[in-house]
This record gives sequence, structure tokens and C-alpha cells, in this order.
Amino acid sequence: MTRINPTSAFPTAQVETLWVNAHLATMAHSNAADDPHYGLIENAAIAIHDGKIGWVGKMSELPTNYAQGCAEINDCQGQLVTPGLIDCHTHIVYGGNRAKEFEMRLKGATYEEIAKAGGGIISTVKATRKASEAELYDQSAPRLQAIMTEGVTTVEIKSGYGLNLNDELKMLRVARQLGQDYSLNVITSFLGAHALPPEYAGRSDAYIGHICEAILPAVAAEQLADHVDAFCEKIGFSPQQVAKVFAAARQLGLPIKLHAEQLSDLKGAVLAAENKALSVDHLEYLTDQDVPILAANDTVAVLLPGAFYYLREAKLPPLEALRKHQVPIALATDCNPGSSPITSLTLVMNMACTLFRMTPEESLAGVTRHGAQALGLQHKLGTVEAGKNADLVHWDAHDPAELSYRIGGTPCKQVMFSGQIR
Ligand code: DI6
Ligand code: FE
Repeated sequence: MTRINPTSAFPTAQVETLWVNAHLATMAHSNAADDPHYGLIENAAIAIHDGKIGWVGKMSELPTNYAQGCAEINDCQGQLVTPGLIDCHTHIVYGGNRAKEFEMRLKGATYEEIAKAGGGIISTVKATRKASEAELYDQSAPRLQAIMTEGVTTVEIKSGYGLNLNDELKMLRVARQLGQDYSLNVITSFLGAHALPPEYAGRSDAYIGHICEAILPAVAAEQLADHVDAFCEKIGFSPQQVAKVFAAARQLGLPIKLHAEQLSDLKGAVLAAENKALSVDHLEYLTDQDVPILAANDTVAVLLPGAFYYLREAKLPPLEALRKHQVPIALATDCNPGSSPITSLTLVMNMACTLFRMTPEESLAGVTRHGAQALGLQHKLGTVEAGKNADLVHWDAHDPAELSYRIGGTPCKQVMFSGQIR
């Protein structure tokens, strides 16, 4: 919880923007019984300087001189203000779509059967390879715009539909370009080990070798990836293969994440946590016994209820064990053409409540504070606290539970990104 010091030395003349009369969910609370839910501060003020939050507290404690010389004062009229939302796991850069497979699945084919028959991820690989960099950008930008309309100020975007040097670089360049062109943080992950490209059929170890020796070093040399991810699954890569990718990532100084335990329990999450992964993602098949290993390594559990819903999964992630061991739980859209064609993070918050029985407070933490931690950015994103980036959302709502409660439309009224109104 932010302890407010009304005499804190924050230079008056430097307050550029003040948000006042906010019903502020700082999300900067501990689990202590006396901390308010959502880190709530009623009648709050937020002073912004140089893209950062300079001061947060009750309006009654706002140093009077902060308002003087302040260029802009935004009266939130008692409405809800939260940290900018964070979508910490997406695949929004891809070519084509998979509506045909959606129909096939409804006629009885499973996700795994479609993948084995050369559809699934590989059909998106074909469309992504075919698209020029400009075409890929044009197809992906509307998805980013859709995600942004709900107050998302940070998004993670993975590669993994190129699966060769040039097309993986192309995807990551598009992601970086989107980050330059739109007012939000784009964080990238290299997911070369997402699926086996057809030209490597029957030679998966050789493909892993190619990733480690050629593709990943080239990606790192161009600084195109902030993290390295992989898909550990029977239809993806084995734990032994993933371990090789992690070793290559470590050599290049890149943090790791993993798609693990989505369709079966291969102990990928254990492997990743023991390698100090920032996060392990999906986790429907994670066992209760393995949860303490996540806790011991500060690895965030990223749950993706959109994919669970879309694939009509029945196996629930081990929520009670995650809570018991205080593993931070993040939520994300997993926006991708096959298992989660979703561009609404608030719909995902609702699904986390309805499908996983998470509370609205856990859901909001999942797309703010814990989302930041899943990206290793908790020192500057995810809560409304002095010193953090001024990424804020002003909602046409009062109760923070409203964000998880509704389906359709968005109460997002105003977004500040790095101190600037979007
Ligand atoms: N798990 C997923 O849910 C996505 N990738 C992965 O490893 C699905 C990607 C796709 O079907 O295109
Ligand atoms: Fe994914």
C-alpha cells in the first residue's frame, strides 16, 4: 500500500498534469487484512511529471501548490481510475485467419487432430510467410487497435508463425513497428519453438538446433526480442528440446517464458520455473504438487481463459493451489488465430471469473500488477504508485468489479500513456 507523505519532496513547478476526484484502484495493496481491496483510495489525486507518477494520495492531502502552475487538471468526477491494463501474452501479429478450422472443429475434429493434419498453427505459418512485412502490419494493426480501446497500455506480442529466420525476423519487426506507431508499450517474445515447420518434418531436434544456433542469435543481434518463449506440448516440443532453447536464451541474456501444461502434463512449468522463468502460461494440466515450485522461483502463472473457452476445455487450472502458495496469477487474451481469437481483455477478465471462479479483484490484479510481473516490468508498470510510469485509465464506472462484470462495450473513457492522453 502506498503510504502517503503530504510533504514529499516532489517539485511543485514540475507537475504537468493532475488527475483529481478519482475513485482510485491503485492495485498497490498487500494481502494484509487492513489494506483496502483493490488498494482503493477514495477522492484521490494523482500528480504526473515527465511521464511518471510523482505523487498519489487523498485529495485532502494534496499539497496545495501542486495545482498551481499545473498545465492540465482532469476532474474524474468520482469515477474509477486504474493502472493501464497489461495484456501479457498475445500472438496478434499473424497472417490470415482460421475460420474454416473453427467450422471443422464444430463438425467434430479436435484441435490436435487439425494440427496433425497440417492445419492449425502451420496453416497460419503459411499465411504469415506469404504476407509481406507491410501486409502483415496492416492485418495486425486492427487487432492492436481493438485491444487498445479497452485501456490496454502494454501488450506482449510473440513471434512463432514464421518458423524460419526471415519470417521470424519479419514478425518481430512488425511488432516493434507497431510499438513505435501506437501509444502503448509493445514487449516482444521470440517463439521460434512454437511448431515444427513442414520443411523440418521428422527432424525436430535439427529444428531446435537451427533455432539455437541461427535464428535466436540473429533475433538477439537485432534486439528484436525481449523474452524467449516455447510451446512445450506433445504437438509442440519436448521438455528436453525446450531446455536447449532456454540454455541458448540464457547465453544471450534473454529472460524466458513457457507455454506449458495446456493440453497435457509434461512438467514444462517445473522446468521453466527451475530455470527462473518470468512466467508459465496456460497451466490447465499443472498439478497441485508442482505449484510450490512456481512460488519458490517467483514465476508468475499466466492463465488464458479465452483459449480454455474457445477449445471447450474441461480441465481447470489449479486455482486453489495457486492461491494457497501465493503464486501471482496474471490473465491475458492469448489473442491468436487458432485457440483464442479474442481482442477483449475485459471479456477475458469476465471469463476468469465465470470459468475459473476468480474474483473480480484477482482478475484486475491479473491484468495490472501481475501482468507487469509476468513481463518482468513490475518496477515501472502495473500499479498506481509514485515513481511508476503514468499509464492510467479513467473509466465510466465506479465499482472496480464492473470491469469484470460486463460483456460487450467498454466503459473505458480516457487513457493516459506515459503521461500523455491518448
Ligand atoms: N498455445 C496456444 O494457445 C497458441 N499457441 C500455443 O502454443 C495457439 C496458436 C494457434 O493455434 O495458432
Ligand atoms: Fe499463446
